[in-house]
Amino acid sequence: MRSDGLIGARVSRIEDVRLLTGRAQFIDDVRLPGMLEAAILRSPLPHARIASIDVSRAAALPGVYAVVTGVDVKALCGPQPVIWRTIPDMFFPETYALAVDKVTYPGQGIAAVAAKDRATAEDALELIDVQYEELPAVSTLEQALAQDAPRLFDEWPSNVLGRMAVQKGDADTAFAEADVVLSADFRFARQMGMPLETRGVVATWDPFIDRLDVWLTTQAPNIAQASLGEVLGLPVAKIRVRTPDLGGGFGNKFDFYGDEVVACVLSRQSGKPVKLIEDRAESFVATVHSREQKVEVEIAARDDGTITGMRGTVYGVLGGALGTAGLSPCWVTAASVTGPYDIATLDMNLVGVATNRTPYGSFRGYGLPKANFIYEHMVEKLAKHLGMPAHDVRRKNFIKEFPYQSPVFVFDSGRYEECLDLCLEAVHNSGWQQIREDARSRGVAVGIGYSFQNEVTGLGPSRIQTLAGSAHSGFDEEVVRIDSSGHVTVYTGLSAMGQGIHTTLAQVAAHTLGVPLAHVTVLSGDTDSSPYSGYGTGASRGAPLGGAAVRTAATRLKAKVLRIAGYILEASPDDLDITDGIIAVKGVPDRTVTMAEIGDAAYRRLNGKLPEDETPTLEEREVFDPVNVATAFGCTAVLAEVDRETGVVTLLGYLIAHDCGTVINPLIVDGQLHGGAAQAIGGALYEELVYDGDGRMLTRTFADYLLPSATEVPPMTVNHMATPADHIPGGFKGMGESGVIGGGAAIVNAIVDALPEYDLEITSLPITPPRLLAAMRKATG
Ligand code: MCN
Repeated sequence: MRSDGLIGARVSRIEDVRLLTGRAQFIDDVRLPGMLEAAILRSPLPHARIASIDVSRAAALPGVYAVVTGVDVKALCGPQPVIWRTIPDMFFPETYALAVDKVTYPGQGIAAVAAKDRATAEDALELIDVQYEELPAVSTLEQALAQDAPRLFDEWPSNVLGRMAVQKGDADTAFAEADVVLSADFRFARQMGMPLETRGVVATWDPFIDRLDVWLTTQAPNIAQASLGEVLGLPVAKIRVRTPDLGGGFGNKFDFYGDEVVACVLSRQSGKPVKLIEDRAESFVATVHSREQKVEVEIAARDDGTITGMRGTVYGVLGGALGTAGLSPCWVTAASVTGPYDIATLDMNLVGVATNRTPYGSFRGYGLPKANFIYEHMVEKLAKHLGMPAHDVRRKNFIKEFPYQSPVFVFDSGRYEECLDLCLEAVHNSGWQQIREDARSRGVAVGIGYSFQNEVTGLGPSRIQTLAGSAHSGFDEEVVRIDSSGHVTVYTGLSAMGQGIHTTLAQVAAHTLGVPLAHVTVLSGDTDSSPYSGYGTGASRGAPLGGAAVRTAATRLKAKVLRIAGYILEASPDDLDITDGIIAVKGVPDRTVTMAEIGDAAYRRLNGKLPEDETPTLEEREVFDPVNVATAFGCTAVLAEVDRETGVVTLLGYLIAHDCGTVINPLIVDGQLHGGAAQAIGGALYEELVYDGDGRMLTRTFADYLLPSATEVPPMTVNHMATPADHIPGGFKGMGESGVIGGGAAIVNAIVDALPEYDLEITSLPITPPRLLAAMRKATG
């Protein structure tokens, strides 16, 4: 593969050799001399006062080195940070890494032990005597909002943590003048990203130099470093955060948890390195949950299918403490509820409600899958009401002129009709209509469903981050260096968690500089040596921010390489080309100098080879803070079969037409879309975190929380278009979350299409077989 064709090439991932040959180093592989292992005692109760904790028997167990409680933590540490303060005057309950005097969700940490090994630490947990005074639990949204609801936080008048409105234009007038007003109520179950590797931390507090060395499963090393500094009262320079290979993140590892603070405190108390790894059962209650919302929506429309207004309320069913994401995923739902449609007015209320459940946090797609489900449901509903084809309603309402000011964001570019056409063409070419007709003639229920999405990626401009209440900026910094042997190293602060960012950053660097891919190494995962990644890995920002910054840095570096080469070859830099690491005079292919010779000239034998006005070394650093987000878009089509007897849905086909601007690596982008779609399938059909009537979590194994596997995920086809983002060097838009956004609506629309005789309206996810059968029974009275 020639170096100048690397952007856009289907290059195999350079990460995979290590991953597939068992050479990756995950958090549990980190073993330090003298290291202890820790375990956390977690509350079995959803809501209780802690009357007393006696840790003396645990502390006396042989092999135990340190025991801490919430009281100890509070004496040493500040409260846990909330990074997203979306509603400035929202109530922010003060919580610590371990509960101090009250627990507000099952799974909340109460005490922790560091011992010679995990088994001893777990034995010690059983010796801790906690006296609880159980309080009535508020487990559901309805319980939390009831007039006489018990309050989670005594100092607050209700369980409502905050309210805000997202508005555009005059919605009241739009509704007053509408020909049609339609409404729907949506319920989205609790779900969570489910990386195969759970969270973990290995902390070493060096008492002699008062320095903290932390290995952490984090997507956002700089945020973790700053948060540890804030909580532990240390300057960031005293904290090193290293990220091992991550066995998936999916947003869960973006959040900053109390566990990392606990490991640091235990290390400080014991004077030894401490490892704390969450086990799977803990993960179900101690890692952030997401998605759970109730949304009431109305649309106003004209008889010709033009949607003129949207209004309603998003209730974020939050947990018993605020995660670092606060309420922001629900804010994203409210802010994005008009999607790709040019709807002139919006009046959405956002209400954050506390319940005795696990804190709410990040999960791939953030609030966008819910927003997509809502607007695509309402489009289909309006089409049905007016007797119009749903795609006509889509086309009528699509945003057609860009840049477009949505209620919150400016959408930079889009070609929505073309993308819809691309999807429809793919469906046609796949013969789905015929398959559906054939199935129907045999009495088999098969349907085709669609969903069109747009999505803000590349968070973010720091200006927008600040406006939206984030305590962390949105820029990204990348460093590109050519060493004395002519090899290239890209230093990035972004976390590699499976999305292939090492490969794609290497592609951008190699393409821009004109060197072979094999001559580029990407290093990440150490705050002592990595550049500042700002917001870290999240919000599909690796390509639009990191990729763009690498491109700009590499472009400047290339200019320096050409100046040095011109000096050596006695030619003008404008007359030179670099291909595959060889710099040649255009039209004179034998007058060349290699990148290795340039490296030598810049670092070692400077004399006579480096122009006098050039500084030695070859390194460029770029800080990129874009002026705007980058808006990707796509259309998903699903072919599904429904078993009328059992309610089981089988997906027969899955097509995605997608545009994320300039694609760096189509192989990776396709894989990202496939993986995201698998999560959309889980979210639509299977996944639900269930609490019983007393607020206890019931789903704590993969036998209860069903994830789709290879047998549930159908073959997928992706078709690309490319509308580059003008304001992003390279034109890259993000897409790491795209696959998860549109799947839910497309699957449900396919189910509805498969069962026309029932005229179903499905507004709750997941639509499990019992729920689908109940909906079918209800429809037939
Ligand atoms: N890419 C590309 N061309 C583009 C856009 C993206 O080649 N125009 C490539 C990127 O360079 C990167 C991948 O596609 O290798 C995703 O890019 P991007 O959209 O920039 O997203 P990030 O790199 O910021 O990755 C984060 C995103 C998020 S927010 C979650 S959550 C997520 C995800 O991507 N979690 C993942 N993908 C995941 N994939 C795996 N395997 N595991 C996770 O935990």
